[in-house]
Amino acid sequence: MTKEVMEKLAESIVENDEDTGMELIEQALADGVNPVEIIEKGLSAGMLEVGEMFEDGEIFLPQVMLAAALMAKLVEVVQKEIPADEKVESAGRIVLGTVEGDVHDIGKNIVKVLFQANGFEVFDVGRDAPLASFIDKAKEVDANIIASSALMTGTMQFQATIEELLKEAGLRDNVRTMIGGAPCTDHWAAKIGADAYAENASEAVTKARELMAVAN
Ligand code: B12
Repeated sequence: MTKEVMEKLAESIVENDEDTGMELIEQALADGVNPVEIIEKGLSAGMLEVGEMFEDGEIFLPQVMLAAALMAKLVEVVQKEIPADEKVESAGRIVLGTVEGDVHDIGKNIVKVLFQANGFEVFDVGRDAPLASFIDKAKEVDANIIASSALMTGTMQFQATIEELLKEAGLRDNVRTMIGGAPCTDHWAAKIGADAYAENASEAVTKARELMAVAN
């Protein structure tokens, strides 16, 4: 039943059907489906399909832009339903952003929502973020983790630059690094010397907790 609703929700992103999307979200929430599941199994799955259709030349950029706009709108609706972590103490301070040259921020924003819902303080440097802004913000807030998103093979290299800039600033021993975004892998993280890679937002939270445990 839930699976069917999630599939239809993914389809509403593909079809750019806002009304159906809203209805399905309301239905899923009323049925007690976890909001994180709605984002990951419903909305993100739809966006993934949009990506595949774009890659196969079945749709073009304007349609991707429409789907992305709807996705952002629906994520905003669902994120309000994610229960906030009641703990007063911060789980850690994370500087998060999408690297310079890269405007893709849907995934980054989902990761942000889950970090915050799990008690992390997030300092968002935005998308197409100058690499120095990651380092400057980390210094300013005494960050525990810098988490960078890259969605294009051409911008992944900037995650490596962040490692270099951290070293130059003498901060590499104080700050852990985490990377993510569709083209990234564990292998890439190891290659550039990042401390962790996460495939999706839930895993990002698990990895961030692990990094905090090692740091303490
Ligand atoms: C939506 C989209 C857009 C939207 C972006 C809107 C927005 N505000 O983000 C628009 C239309 C603007 C766009 C523009 C472009 N795009 Co585009 N886009 C996509 C698309 C279809 C989906 C991306 C997405 O939102 N996925 C859904 C989210 C939920 O998934 P996600 O981002 O992967 O995030 C999850 C995980 O990766 C992870 N994660 C993400 N970030 C982080 C960070 C950390 C720290 C961690 C731990 C985890 C993590 O958690 C997230 C949640 O689970 C992808 C296709 C694809 N397969 O990825 C192409 C794609 C990324 N785009 C691509 C390209 C080329 C472009 C353009 C150059 C346009 C063009 N000529 O085609 C421009 C780029 C301009 C620029 N300078 O950045 C290419 C990149 C090719 C490459 N290998 O380099 C792709 C792969 C499509 C393709 N096959 O050609 N795009």
